[in-house]
Amino acid sequence: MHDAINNKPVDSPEPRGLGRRHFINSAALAGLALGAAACAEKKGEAAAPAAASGATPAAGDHGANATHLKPGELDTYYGLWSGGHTGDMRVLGLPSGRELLRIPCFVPDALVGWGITNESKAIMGTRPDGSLRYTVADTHHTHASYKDGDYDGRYAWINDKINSRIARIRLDHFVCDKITQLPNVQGFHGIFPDKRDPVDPAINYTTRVFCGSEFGIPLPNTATEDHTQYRSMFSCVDAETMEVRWQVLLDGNCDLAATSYDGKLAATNQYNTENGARFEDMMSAERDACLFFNIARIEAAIKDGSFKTIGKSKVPVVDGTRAANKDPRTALTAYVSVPKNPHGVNASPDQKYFICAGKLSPTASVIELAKVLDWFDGKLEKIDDAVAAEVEIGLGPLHTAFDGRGNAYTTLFLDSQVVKWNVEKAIAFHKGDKNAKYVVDRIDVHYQPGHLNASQSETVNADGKWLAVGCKFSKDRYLPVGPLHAENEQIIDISGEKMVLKADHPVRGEPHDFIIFKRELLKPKQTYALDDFPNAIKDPKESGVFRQGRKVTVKVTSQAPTFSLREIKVKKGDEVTLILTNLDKIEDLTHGFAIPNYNVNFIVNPLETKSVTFIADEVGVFWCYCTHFCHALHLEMRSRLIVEA
Ligand code: RUQ
Ligand code: CUA
Ligand code: CA
Repeated sequence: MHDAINNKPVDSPEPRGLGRRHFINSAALAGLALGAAACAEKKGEAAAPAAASGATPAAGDHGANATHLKPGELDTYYGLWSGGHTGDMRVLGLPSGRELLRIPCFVPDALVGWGITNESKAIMGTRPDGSLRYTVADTHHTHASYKDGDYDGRYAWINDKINSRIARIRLDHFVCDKITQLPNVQGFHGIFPDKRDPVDPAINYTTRVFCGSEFGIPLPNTATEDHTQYRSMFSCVDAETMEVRWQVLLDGNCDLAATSYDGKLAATNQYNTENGARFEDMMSAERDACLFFNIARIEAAIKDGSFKTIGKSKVPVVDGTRAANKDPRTALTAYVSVPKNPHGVNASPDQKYFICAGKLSPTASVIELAKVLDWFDGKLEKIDDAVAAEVEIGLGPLHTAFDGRGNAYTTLFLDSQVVKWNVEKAIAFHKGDKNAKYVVDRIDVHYQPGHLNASQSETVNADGKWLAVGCKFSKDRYLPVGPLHAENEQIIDISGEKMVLKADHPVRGEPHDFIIFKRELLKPKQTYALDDFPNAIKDPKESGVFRQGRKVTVKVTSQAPTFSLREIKVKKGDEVTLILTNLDKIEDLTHGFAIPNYNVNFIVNPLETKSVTFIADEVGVFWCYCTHFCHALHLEMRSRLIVEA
């Protein structure tokens, strides 16, 4: 026996409260419910052979290392994935790789009405005429807030490279609640939250998010053609207010970012220390840098007033250039030399190292954080002595993940491989022990991997169970669907000595970075509370059409299968603000609200309130209807907008 709506066995436990399934069963017409159940069973049958013929699931693949979950089984990890140029965040269950949600951030979304409702537009940003300022984005990196070196389930952040915006996601509701545009930077790429305060030991959680910018621009921005005058900056955003706290002017550029577990250091890799404007120039030098920031000193300098501001921005900018930071005892920044055009920089879970991947060099550089701090204290003569190892690992190394057992896993873009290597053995080899075999294993991936990450990788609780790899090309791995190929994400079991490829997942381009963490770390709420919204309509009796001159406020509530107003009468030319509160409090009982010809469609989840504003410029009858299947009488759930001449 299967549930009509959820297609899961009806004897599976309900998480809490009265589920939508019970609601449907008690309220729906029996005949309709049976019809839907038949559909669901058919789908189940169709899915079964596909799963059985899937990539490489071994026979009886239902143990601890299974990626194929049985119907009704829950994943053990959450994954937060960057959506790429769809401008959203993807939420996956791991190890199955099933996509659970897309959280719209920077780009409108027709399911939830992101970019349609007044509340989402206020977060996204509008022009004076009320239209959205931006409708394109390019997300790359996503990271979540920390406490005591592990995720605390409060927030996640994601970048938009095109318009240099950072979005915050509340992990209780899985919604974007704030977006900030960074001033005076372009190509905002790397992002990483700090893990504790560098000075105050009581602040053992994230309060800052660091943002690197790839593209130098004239400061302030003018039509200057001489690129030698272009500059990049490293920005710090306040995790709570989402305001930009400060920026650091620097030499070269910023790409990805990493932060230390003690809160004292942040770093960014620099592939364009040449400050070149053409790609030949950007790869002309044999070595570039990994640039370190001394957070406590930067904030002390700002307190002392040693900063300037640029253009209209009021954000304090400190000087992090090489020339201004020669004396280690006062330096705000330190430029560690690494080979040609490095890419990812990642913090090892033992808290000791940042690993900078070589990209154009077949090497990984292991930078020892204690030594970087020694240099800032005047105890290390040359900053480059902080490099504990610079070892060959393969062609095109990009990003590194960790298993918590001393091993690093780095994607090799050109080799189409992941290489597993032991960090301490690499250090021994670098020191001269030529018998130290630091490469442990290699595995082919399909094809050209970019990001990878392991379960709990960049936390003190790295558990070395699963590794996901984002492959930029899928080539022959899936049925052809025209010129645009799916990308290929692969799941690798890293619990043993050898890596084992377990599954392929097609994914719409282009997802980039992600994190994977234990499901116990999140406590999402499955309904809203009426008080979450200042404009909530708490009682259907408050519904109505309220006129103030040409401005009309329509207050409506939804309770399956009806809206509180059957007719909504307005006059042509009115500015109509429609507020809808969903008074259904049952989990999963979402309603939609669409108005034909008015470009309105959005959903309201249990006890959620949303509003839209539009000019009633077309006379006639418009059937507002529920777009989200909620009830046996879902199709009947309508009301009429009547716009009179
Ligand atoms: S970068 S493939 Cu946009 Cu994350 Cu390395
Ligand atoms: Cu309400 Cu469908
Ligand atoms: Ca370079």
